[in-house]
Amino acid sequence: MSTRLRIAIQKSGRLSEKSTQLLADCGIRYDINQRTLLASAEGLPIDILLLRDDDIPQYVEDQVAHLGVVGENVAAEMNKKVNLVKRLGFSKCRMSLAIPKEKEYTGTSFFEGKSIATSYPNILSQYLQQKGVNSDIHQISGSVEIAPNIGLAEGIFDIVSTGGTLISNGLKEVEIVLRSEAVLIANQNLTASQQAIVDELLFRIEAVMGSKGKKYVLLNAPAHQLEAIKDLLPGVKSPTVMPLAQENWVAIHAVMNETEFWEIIQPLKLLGAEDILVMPIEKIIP
Ligand code: PRT
Ligand code: ZN
Repeated sequence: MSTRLRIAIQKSGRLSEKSTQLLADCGIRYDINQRTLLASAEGLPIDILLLRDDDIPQYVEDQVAHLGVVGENVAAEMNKKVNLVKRLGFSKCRMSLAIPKEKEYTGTSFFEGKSIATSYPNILSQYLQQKGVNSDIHQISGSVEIAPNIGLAEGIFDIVSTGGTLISNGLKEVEIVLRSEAVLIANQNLTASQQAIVDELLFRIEAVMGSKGKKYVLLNAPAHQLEAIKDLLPGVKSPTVMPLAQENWVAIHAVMNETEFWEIIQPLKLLGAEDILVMPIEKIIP
């Protein structure tokens, strides 16, 4: 039987949509069976398994799944024997210590002898140990941010994204302990044929990620301005230049970052560029 790889992604939550989208962008198509939460994909010999994110590292260690997409924070907390294969650039957040906003913060020694509520006791105890601070860790499974208000703890250690949740609970962020994003993790004992499928998937993921924020720009310009326009195009390898039917005019095609594009659009127009088209790019294979 030919080798198939099983990849575990979050069933529903903050990671699921982007994980599904990434697989789709990599040409992996599937219909999930809602009863078994397992799907056989087309496009690559891969099966998809839908799980709670907390279960993914263990399943990957046990080779129930060969690959998994999970938050770095969850991978760190579970501390299973898996390899971190690739940071995926989405679901970014940080794990921070926070205290009531009216309290004066004096550095990590603030937490000496105090109680801290969290759903991530392992990451927290490792950090406190590293800082030489002894605190009382209260492990709770949700709504950590209300703990100080109800007298359960004097500080919290939790995920922060915009910071809005902390503010609306009268808390302030005082230490960033870990920065996190979605990561691809892999079992540590893959066979050569399994690894070959991982390599093909990674190749596709890199092509998809490489195109993020990049645009394909086409414009027409007077030929005598070509050198000045080339000087304006930032970080572009070598733009494609083609003559137009209209004499002494050229078409210029180039790949650039969208942010850079906005900075050069007016200078381009001043040099006589016309009919500027900006198009999305799906994949870039270097
Ligand atoms: O059901 P399952 O167990 O699979 O999901 P879950 O409820 O455990 O996780 P889920 O879907 O909420 O989050 C999955 C992962 O998304 C996390 O492990 C992080 O890696 C990542 N992530 C990114 C976040 C956030 N941003 C985030 N803002 N996870 C949680 N939050 C919460 C946080 O707990 C806090 O309550 O949002 C609040 C803070 O947000 P701000 O914007 O107010 O600061
Ligand atoms: Zn979870």
